[in-house]
Amino acid sequence: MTTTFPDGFLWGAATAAHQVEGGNVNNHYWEWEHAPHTPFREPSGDAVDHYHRWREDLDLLAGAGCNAYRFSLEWSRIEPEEGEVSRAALDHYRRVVDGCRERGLAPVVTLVHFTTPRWFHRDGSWLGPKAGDRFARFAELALPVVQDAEYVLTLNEPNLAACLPVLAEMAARGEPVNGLPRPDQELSEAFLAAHRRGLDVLRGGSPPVGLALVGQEWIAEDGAVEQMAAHRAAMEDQFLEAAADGDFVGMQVYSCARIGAGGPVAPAPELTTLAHIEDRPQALGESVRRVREVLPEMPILITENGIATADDAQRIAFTDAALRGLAAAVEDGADVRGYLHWSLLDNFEWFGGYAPTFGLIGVDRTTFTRTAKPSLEWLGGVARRNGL
Ligand code: IFM
Repeated sequence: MTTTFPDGFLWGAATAAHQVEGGNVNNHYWEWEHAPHTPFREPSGDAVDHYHRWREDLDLLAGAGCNAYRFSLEWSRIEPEEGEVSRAALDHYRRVVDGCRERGLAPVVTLVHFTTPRWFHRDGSWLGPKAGDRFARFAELALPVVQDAEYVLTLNEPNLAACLPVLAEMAARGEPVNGLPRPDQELSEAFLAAHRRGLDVLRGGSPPVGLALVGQEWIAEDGAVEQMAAHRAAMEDQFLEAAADGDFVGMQVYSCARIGAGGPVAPAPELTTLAHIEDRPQALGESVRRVREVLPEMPILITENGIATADDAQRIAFTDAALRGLAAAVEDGADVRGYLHWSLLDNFEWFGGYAPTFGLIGVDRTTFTRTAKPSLEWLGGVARRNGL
């Protein structure tokens, strides 16, 4: 089996604005983190101050031998109130795009990675009647920033974000969460409508545009094949079919979904990572094979893959196994253009706060001192060889 990747393959790591920048006080997550009875373990606060220290972070990534960096724009900085545009914030992100190019890193830019301005959220969020127009306007604002990116993603994991209201209802009923539930259908459709609006704006001469989706390896437990297929259709297929309108699809794969007759089945406790999901590196190759079944001609970019662990040797072993599965899928014909590890830095892992560590670089959250882990050097070596 070959462990080399196609010429021009992108190798790098990913972040998202709210998880690394710090001080994103004007988005709806900040408000939620500080709400009474918040489900967050801790607030995002200064995160890892990437907003000011991005040059040092890109130096580390490029210095290791990688050639790509994925990051997201923070809409609430760019449009703090509806129609009020911060040129300084746009200039900041434009400098990051240029800073990537100066270091030989292909910029991969996500327009919205979960967080939205408070004014957008207050007025109905993605279900509000103006959501599509507002997102299209934001995409227009972003055009001068993203025009020199390598790839642009409209939305991050709408198929996971559409599960959040369902998870909240389950929590209110005291039901256990064994895995991702089926997403809310109205919200799924709203996200996909917004994606299409973004695509219309961005497609005019800008880089390839796509959608970033959570992909999983789908496992039917105890013969529950039909239940698994129905769950997969809601969580994955309808989103993949919508992604067919784009130029490529971004896949973010961490684990498997085990579906039994009663819905998701929890993984064995000894297999769960710090992010409470199953340690399942082969999910990457399996997910890519499934994408190819649904969208045979679609170029695929792995926009996230990684593991939350305090043991960096486990991170290397996981990534090595995941990449072997990916290489096998490529050898069998999958058109995969690159691999972006999640994450460049230990960062704010949403409800889990700073405890689940996914980073190739550790950060002291008092001094913000960065310490590259062996996994960064390891991934850089893979990048330099373009293979394992
Ligand atoms: O941290 C998240 C990211 O924001 C979206 N994809 C999954 C990651 C790990 O849970």
